[in-house]
Amino acid sequence: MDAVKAKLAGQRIETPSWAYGNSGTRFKVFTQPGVPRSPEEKIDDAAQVHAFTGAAPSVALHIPWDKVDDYGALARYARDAGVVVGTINSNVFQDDDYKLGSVTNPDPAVRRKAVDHLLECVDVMDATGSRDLKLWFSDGTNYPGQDDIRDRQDRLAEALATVYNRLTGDQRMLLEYKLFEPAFYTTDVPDWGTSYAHCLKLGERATVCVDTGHHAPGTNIEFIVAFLLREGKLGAFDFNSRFYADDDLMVGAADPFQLFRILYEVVRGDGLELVSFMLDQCHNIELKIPGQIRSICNVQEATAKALLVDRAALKSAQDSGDVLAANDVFMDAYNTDVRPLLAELRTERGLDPDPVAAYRRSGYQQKIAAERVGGEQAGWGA
Ligand code: AOS
Ligand code: ZN
Ligand code: ZN
Repeated sequence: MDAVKAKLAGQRIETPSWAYGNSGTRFKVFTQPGVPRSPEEKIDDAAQVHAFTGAAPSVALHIPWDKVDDYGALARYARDAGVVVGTINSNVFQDDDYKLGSVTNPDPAVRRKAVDHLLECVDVMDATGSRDLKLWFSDGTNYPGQDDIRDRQDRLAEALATVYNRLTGDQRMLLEYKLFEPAFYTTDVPDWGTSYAHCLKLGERATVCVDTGHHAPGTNIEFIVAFLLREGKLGAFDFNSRFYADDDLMVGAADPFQLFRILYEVVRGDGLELVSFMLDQCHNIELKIPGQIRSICNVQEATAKALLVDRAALKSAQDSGDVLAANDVFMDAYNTDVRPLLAELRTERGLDPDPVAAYRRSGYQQKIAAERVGGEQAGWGA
């Protein structure tokens, strides 16, 4: 149990700056009182999540949603607030020029503009000390014949190589895939295989980012996780949960069993310390800070259950071909109520055993609602 607790205590989950701003769907962005008006205020909110969970010591930025003049100063601001700046997320999807794609656009001038932005993101990483650059491309086509699928792969490879060659020190590139949306016919990085193939060619600094909401319904995500970890190519998760498409709901809300199965493969592949755990969620109708705290608790619960799987008993059942016994071992861990264990761990670490309740009692929500007038949309309205 001490080993399980030590692993849980070491787990770090990054929160995204855009989770703290107003968000919604293409039908309506709902505003909430007290949402941040600046990158600094988003960092303040992320620091609250860390203060109550002890598990979220970094916050991901999004460029240009979190644009400031001095990123070194922003990183110092974060450190003073009790967190650090984590992954830098690029944005080559919110500009009229990118209608036909960014790095895969048929127009070389548009491609250049997109690559320049990605290189600028690496400059930001140099200033903040961030290790990871996360790339998600909305690039793709809507109609058969609209553009040449293979040429677009060539353009993508060229852009990725240019950015990859700009990385220094311990900097890494995370390439995220997504089945569809906003492109509806082809997407240029639609699945883990495409991302993996590009990362393999690029080199060891390039790894795949698995956003749990980016698959076709019924996809076995834990298989993808097992495969990528085995190949040393799983860099990060964007955690969220979904019922239909890229819903960006709180991780573990829709399917906690799937989250457990994914985290079991992480534990099985010794990935707990290797892989970056990030949340990529929007809280459209629920409060944002407690929404993030709840999500972190959900990841911790799934991780605790994954760590409780009796690996020796599982192996022996598997080796003897005892299907039911193997499944029993697995389900025993999943059906364990780990909330007392996590509460005990939090108390031992000087935290409140119930982080959401502690946040509610803290008065922070009332304070920001009173002090912050005119909070901003996260940028990601849809
Ligand atoms: C988009 O669907 C992806 O999940 C990206 O990770 C995106 O960059 C993120 O949602 C915020 O930009
Ligand atoms: Zn994502
Ligand atoms: Zn997404």
